[in-house]
Amino acid sequence: MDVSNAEVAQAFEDIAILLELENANPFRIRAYQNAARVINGLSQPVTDLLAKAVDLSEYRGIGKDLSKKIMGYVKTGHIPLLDELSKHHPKGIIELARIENLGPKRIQILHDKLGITSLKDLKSSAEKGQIKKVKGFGEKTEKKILKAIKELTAIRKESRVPLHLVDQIARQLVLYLKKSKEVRQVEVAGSYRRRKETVGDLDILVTCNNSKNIIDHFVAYENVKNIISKGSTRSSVVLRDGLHVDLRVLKEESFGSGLYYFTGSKAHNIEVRKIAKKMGLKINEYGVFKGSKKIAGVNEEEVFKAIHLDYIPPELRENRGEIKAASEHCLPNLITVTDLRGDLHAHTTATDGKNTILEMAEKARELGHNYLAITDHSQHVHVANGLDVERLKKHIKDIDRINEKISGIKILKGIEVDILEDGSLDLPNSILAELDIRICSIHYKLKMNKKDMTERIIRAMDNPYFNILGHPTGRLIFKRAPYEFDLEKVVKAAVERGKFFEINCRPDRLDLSAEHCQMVQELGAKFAISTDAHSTMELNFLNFGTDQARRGWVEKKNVINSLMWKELRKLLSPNL
Ligand code: DGT
Ligand code: CA
Ligand code: CA
Ligand code: ZN
Repeated sequence: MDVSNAEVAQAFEDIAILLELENANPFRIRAYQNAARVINGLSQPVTDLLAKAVDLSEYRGIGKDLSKKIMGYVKTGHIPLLDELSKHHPKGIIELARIENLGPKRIQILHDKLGITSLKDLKSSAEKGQIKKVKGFGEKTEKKILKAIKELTAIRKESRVPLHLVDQIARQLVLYLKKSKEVRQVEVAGSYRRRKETVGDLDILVTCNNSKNIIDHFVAYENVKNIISKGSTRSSVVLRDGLHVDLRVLKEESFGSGLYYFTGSKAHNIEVRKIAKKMGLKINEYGVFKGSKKIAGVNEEEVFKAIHLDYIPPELRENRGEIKAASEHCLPNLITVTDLRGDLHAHTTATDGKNTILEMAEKARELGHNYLAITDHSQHVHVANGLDVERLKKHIKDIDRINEKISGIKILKGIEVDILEDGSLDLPNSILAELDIRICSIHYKLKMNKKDMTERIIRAMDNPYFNILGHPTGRLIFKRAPYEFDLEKVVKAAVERGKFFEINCRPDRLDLSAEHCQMVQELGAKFAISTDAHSTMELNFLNFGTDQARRGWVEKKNVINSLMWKELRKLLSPNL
C-alpha cells in the first residue's frame, strides 16, 4: 500500500479521539497523539523506511506496539484497533473534535442530548439555538461553536488558491529549481498548466542527472514549511503560504507522456485512455504502447500523434468535447494574449482608479496597445465617485487633450455606465453619443428574480448606445455566485442587437467563466477581453482573461479587441 506519513499520523490522531470518547487511559491516549506528531515530522516516508528495514520502534515516541501497527497499516491499509473503535461511533464524530472548545466529553454530551453526529448536525443545532440550552454550554459557547464552524469551512474553501497567486509562487519555485545544475527540464503540470481559475496543488515534473540531488534541492527551498514525503523520485511539501507542491522526477524518454498524464484533467485522461484502447494501444504516464513496444513518450506532440489526435492545448483538456474535435481536426483557433490589440475597460483617478489618464495611456503604450479605453464609473456608483453629465463632459475634454499630446496609441473616450433597476442606463443618450465606447454594467440590486433580471439586461441592450455587457454575471470567485438571469436569452438578444460580452480579467472576477464563454460563443456572440484596470499595474491582467477565454474555447475571430481601432470602431458605432 502507498500510505503517506500524513495518513498514518491522521489514523493515530483519530484513534486518540475515539479512545478519549471511550474514557480510555489518558497515557494511552497521549501515546497516540505523540506518535502522530513524530510521524508528521519524519523526513522520509515510513514506507521507504520500512522498505529499508528500519526499525521504527527506535524512534522516540513510537514503541514496539505502535511500530507494529504502522507496519500493519502499510501492508494492509487497515489498523484493526481503528476499525474496531470506528464501529462504536458515528462517522462524523471525528470531525467534530476539530472544532475548538469541543473535546470528546462535550461531543458525547451533545450526542446524547441532541443526537448530534456530524458537523452538519452541529451547525443546524447551533443555528436553532438548541446548544445553549444544554447544561454546561450556554450562549457564549454556542456563539463560539458557530464561529469555529465558519472558520473551518472557510479554510476548506481557501484550500484552493486563485491562479494569479499561484502564478507568482510557481514562477519563483521553477526559477529556484532551474538553479540546480542537475536539472534538465522543468514543467508545472496539473490544473496550473490548464490555467484553471483556482488551483488545488502544484504538480511539478522534472528530468535531471541525479534525482536524489534534485529532491534534496527541492525540499531545501526556503519557502518550504513542511516536508510531507521525500522519496527517491518524488516528494511532497507544503509551502509557507499553505500551497501543496508535488514534485516528480521523470525519465527523459517518458517526459512527454508524463507531462500529458499529470496535466490531466483526470476526466480527459480517462476518455483518452478509452480511445487508445479502441486503437489497440495503451497510454499511461510512461508512454504509448503497442503490446510491449513503446511507440511514443518523449514529448507531447509525439504522444498525440501516436493516438491520432491533433495537439490539444492544455486549457482545453477538460473532456468537454476537445477529444472529438481533435480527432476530426476541428479544434478551435484559440485566442492568444499577443492577438490582443488593446484594452477596453480601465478606470482613472476621475473615479476609483489610482492613476491619471496620462499615466494609464503611457503604460498601455508601453504594453504595445493600439488603443486603451478610459471607462470610468457613472453617477449612480457614489462610492466610486461616479461621473455625472458635467464631470463626464470635462473628462471627455481631458481625454481629447491627452490624445493630442501622446502619439502611438489612441485613447478611447468611454464610460462604464450603470444599468439601472428598470433597465435604463445611468446617463442620457445625448452624452453617451459623444463617446467612442460604452460598457454597461450592473453594480446594485443584484438579487432580483431571474425573470426581472433577464428583462433588465435585455432592456438595457435595447439602447442603441449599449456596446459591451461588463462583468456579465457579477460573480466574485470564492465570494459571490452569479446573479440569477437567463444567460441564453440575454445572449440571443445581444446577437440580434450587435452587443458584446466582456471577459473581465480581474483575478477575483474572471467573469465570464470558462463554461459561460463556451456557451456564449456557441450561441454566436463575440467578446471583449478587458482588464478593468484600476491602476497602471493592473493593465497587465490581460493574460488572466485570455487564459479564461482559451479554457472557454474562444477563437480569435470572436474577440473584438483583436482588431485594430480602425476596424473595431465600426463595431462600436451605435445601431440607430
Ligand atoms: P487540482 O490540483 O485539484 O487543482 O487539480 P489537478 O487537475 O491538478 O489534479 P491533481 O493535482 O489531483 O492531479 C494532477 C493530474 O494527475 C490530474 O489532472 C490528472 C492526473 N491524475 C491524478 N489522479 C488521476 C487518476 O486517478 N486517474 C487519471 N487518469 N489521472 C489522474
Ligand atoms: Ca494539482
Ligand atoms: Ca497533485
Ligand atoms: Zn464594474
